[in-house]
Amino acid sequence: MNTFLHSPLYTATHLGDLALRNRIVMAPLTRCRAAQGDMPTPLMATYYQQRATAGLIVSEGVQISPRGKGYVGTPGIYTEAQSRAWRRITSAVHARGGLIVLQLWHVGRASHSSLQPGGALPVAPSALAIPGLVHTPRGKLPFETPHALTVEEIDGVVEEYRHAARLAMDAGFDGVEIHGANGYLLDQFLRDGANRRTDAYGGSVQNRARLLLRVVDAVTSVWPASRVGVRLSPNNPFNGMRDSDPFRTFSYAMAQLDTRGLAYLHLVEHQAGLGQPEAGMPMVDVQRLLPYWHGAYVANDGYTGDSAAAAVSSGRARAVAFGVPFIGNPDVVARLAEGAALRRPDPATLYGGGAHGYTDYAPLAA
Ligand code: 8OZ
Repeated sequence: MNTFLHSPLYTATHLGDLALRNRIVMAPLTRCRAAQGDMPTPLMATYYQQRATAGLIVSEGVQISPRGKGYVGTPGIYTEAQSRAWRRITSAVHARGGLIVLQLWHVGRASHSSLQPGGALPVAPSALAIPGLVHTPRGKLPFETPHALTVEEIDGVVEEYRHAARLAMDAGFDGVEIHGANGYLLDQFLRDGANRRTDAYGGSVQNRARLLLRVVDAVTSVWPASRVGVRLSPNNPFNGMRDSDPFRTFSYAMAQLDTRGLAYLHLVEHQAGLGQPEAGMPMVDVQRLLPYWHGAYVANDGYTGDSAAAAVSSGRARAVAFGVPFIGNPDVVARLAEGAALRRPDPATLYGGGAHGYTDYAPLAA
């Protein structure tokens, strides 16, 4: 039986100017295999090339500056040397006919002074620490109370995004995705649980969305908007996040993004997410938010081949992003087409290390 020809997942489509061969997107996945100096490596080129049959690859989160780093081994896009090293990766994906966008990332308060230049405190909208522990080079330690960015420092962060966007273009990426999700810097500004500012960046939802929108505008001063996507996660409590009214916050943010002509919006819907919401955390039904966005929608989080096909054929989503399945299965596309089982990845090799548990998951025999 070959369901391949009949599944809506195997029809070509566009996300803005990105022309996808199929509707299966590889979601961004932090794997922590970069080298000294936050440098992408040849092993990473092998890993991404193995996964190039995805309709689109979204790279792992890539810090736009040294201060944007929150984990050992994540790669950067703030030096020309990093940009040149990424070129090897984009070429490897393109050689197999794939598409790859770079995910622009700043972790904000989700870091530790031991990972920061000069041992400085991590930065955030407000001096509010994430509850719990952070992985550091010295083991697990409590999150620190971050430094609240000044307005001048916020201007500098926007310029870092612009610079990183340019380096991503030099590196041969097909576009960029702005990481506005999962409790990192842009999400920290957006949701009121992490943002207690009283200036132009805090208080009203208009003010809390200001940094996200300034970053979108800076990035689209470098790239055509039709090659820029944004990822948000209205319901994800990861990194100590909450919002008192996620419908209001995210319907506003999405309506504003809707005016920018972007390639796509990518939501972590949080049907099954990275953490358990705290009791009483306000949640929003993503179905209520989607009317605020009229562009291409990439759905994510816990989809199966069947539920993804249903989301595409109903018109609810233009494409569906799969994360964890791409770790243990470089050929998710072929496996879903054939109804083959998806291998579960080994949790011990998710983050850090070398080729084992990274590039040694074999595809189905030809
Ligand atoms: C898992 C571990 C480390 C980082 C995200 C970039 O949640 C991440 C991440 C996920 O977006």
